[in-house]
Amino acid sequence: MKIDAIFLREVRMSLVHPFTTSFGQTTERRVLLVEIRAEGLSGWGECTAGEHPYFSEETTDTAWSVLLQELAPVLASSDIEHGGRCPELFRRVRGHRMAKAALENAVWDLEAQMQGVPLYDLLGGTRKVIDCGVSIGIQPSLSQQVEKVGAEVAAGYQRIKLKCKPGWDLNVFEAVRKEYPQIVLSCDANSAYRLRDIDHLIDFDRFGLLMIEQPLWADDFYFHAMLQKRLETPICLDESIRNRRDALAAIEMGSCRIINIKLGRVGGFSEAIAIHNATQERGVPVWCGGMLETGIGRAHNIALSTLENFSLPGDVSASRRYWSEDLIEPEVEVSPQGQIQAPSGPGRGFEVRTDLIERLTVRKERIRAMELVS
Ligand code: OSB
Ligand code: MG
Repeated sequence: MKIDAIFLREVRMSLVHPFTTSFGQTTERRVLLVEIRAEGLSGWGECTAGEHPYFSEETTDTAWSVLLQELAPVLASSDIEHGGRCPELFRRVRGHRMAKAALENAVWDLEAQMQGVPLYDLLGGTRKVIDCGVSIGIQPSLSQQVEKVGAEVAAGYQRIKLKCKPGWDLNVFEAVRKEYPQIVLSCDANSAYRLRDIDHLIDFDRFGLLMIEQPLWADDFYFHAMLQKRLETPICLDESIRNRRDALAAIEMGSCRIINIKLGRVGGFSEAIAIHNATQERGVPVWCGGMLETGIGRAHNIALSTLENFSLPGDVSASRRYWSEDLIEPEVEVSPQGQIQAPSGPGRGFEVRTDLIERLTVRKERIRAMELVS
């Protein structure tokens, strides 16, 4: 494909409700979007880096700088035909996987549009409808937490995930289980515990959780394996899994029994598919995580979730849970059965609201091709 231009934009958007995890609260997002124009079409990508380096090392600002100075110029000067070629193109840049994913995913979107097929088809997806769960942030009070769970259960979501941390765990599970003994429930600690908390974590087994997500260090496999040996509840790794090799190491060591795949965290569709295939071969289920995405990232998450081994409900939920106005049309809607229909149009399958994006943009850059120094 002949790339005419690559645009970077930063948009500012307020969340409908603040989102609180063990590492902090988010009220306003600074989202980095990429647009690749080629042959009269536009491919879009969203960088899932946060405003602060709390979930991962990357931030909106580090991704902006690496995209502007390194990745986008390399892509603009390339003769790329497939999204699957991006990893080798970007290999010289170490890390910065969320920045890489934003561009790679936009290339896949473009490629699918050029072929006139839905993105999920190009990825090899087999499901037309995906199962949805929700991630509920830490609430100001127990009663508000239970109320929030009730509202999401009533909306039809198939799995409720509670953010937890020391001091906000057993008491919450107790209160929620009292009202909702039967729902599919999980929790996510975002690395808030240490191995000395092992007896406390073993107590989580009382609540019949589907999984405990990332209880220990973000860069750890060994201590998670020690913990998993003592737990009945499956551990799911999120932060620890950066690529296929990490997934293989975690499975081999017994660090987890479930894996959360996030497009940004693993560097884009190519690596996400590689992890999907490796876990499928080994009988380890996966699900698609979320990073408070706008509709653009959300559309990509929907497409990814159509792959066969995404057999557990993901954190892919309706636009209205996050935004008063989303960046795509139609917005992402979830059925009363807690499902999202994968769109059948070419590429991402949702229109991008460029006028709205223009209004929300606080900075913008156009990248041109460069002379490659080898
Ligand atoms: O750990 O899954 C996580 C949001 C921001 C950073 C990390 C995580 C999350 C979520 C929210 O759990 C998922 C979503 O609804 O987008
Ligand atoms: Mg998580």
